[in-house]
Amino acid sequence: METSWGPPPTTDGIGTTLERHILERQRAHPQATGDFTGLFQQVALAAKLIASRVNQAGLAGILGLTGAINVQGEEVQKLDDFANRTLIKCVEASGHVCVMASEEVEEIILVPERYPTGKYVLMFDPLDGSTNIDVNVSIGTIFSVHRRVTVGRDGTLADCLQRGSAQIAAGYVIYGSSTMLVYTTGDGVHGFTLDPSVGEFFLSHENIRIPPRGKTYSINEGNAGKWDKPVSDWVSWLKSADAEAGRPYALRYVGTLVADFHRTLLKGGVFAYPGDKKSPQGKLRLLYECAPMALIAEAARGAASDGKGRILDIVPTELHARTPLFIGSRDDVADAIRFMGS
Ligand code: FBP
Repeated sequence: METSWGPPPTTDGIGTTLERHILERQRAHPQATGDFTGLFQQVALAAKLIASRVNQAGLAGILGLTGAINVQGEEVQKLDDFANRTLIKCVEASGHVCVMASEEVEEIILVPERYPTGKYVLMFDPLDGSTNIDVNVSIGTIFSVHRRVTVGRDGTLADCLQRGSAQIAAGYVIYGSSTMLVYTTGDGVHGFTLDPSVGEFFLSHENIRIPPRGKTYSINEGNAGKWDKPVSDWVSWLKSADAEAGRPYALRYVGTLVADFHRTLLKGGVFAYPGDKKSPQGKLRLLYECAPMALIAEAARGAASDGKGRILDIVPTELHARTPLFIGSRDDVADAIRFMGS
């Protein structure tokens, strides 16, 4: 039965803002200090600033390249750079983090001396889907929050290189037909839609659950020539006819992880960016792309794997490490793992 989304009824008819939602959850934790809520407010502020720039990108002269190449070897888009600086500026002054990490920055990002530091670690992909920025296709921001494991003023690389299962929160923002922020603290996944007229995120998708099985698969078929046999066999199987099992699946691929995952989260199915002969570890980054999406998928009763084990169990060894990714409906990911094991 398809889920129809919309703001849940509220007693005061105003709707539940993101801040209120987090505050209500914080009250359930008597030891909470408000630090987490404070950090989230800064991430949400950055998302609103980025959304407003994305929405008027064509007019604001912010399309195109900066001329720089980032640590991934990719040309940096002006909007990438804007989103990166906006997140850093909003969060570094908050007093809630001891260290940050970004897809756009080679080293860990420390908090300037003039600001206090806090107990959290924030890692992010400031603008996901860079190949879609200039063509007005949905793009996004992905973030992951950990509690620090070191002591002292500044955090270190060790604070960033934690397993995905140690995340205390994760989320993404999708800049699409509407701007939405989806987050989890591990128990339940909730979506908020930005009302630009009041500049507030309002709860519109409460307790999102991924259907156990879907009807679509999402993968860049253009890489088929580089796939190993298990991946080729799995994709051929998804495309093979079996009415009873609901196959063939339909192909849906936007080329923005946030957009392809968001559809999979709401409708079910499977998204994959496997390793291949050219890139055995695939393309997507573990710490600020795959691990946060995996925490969301599992909290929504879905699954996320590298083809062998849980993404959340992988012990990171490098800041910009990549990993193969199979994510989405529990049964669809189980099928992929079965083929990868064969
Ligand atoms: P960035 O844009 O943040 O570098 O992310 C990588 C990404 O664009 C994902 O959003 C997307 O899933 C994938 O790469 C698309 O890769 P490809 O163009 O090889 O299909």
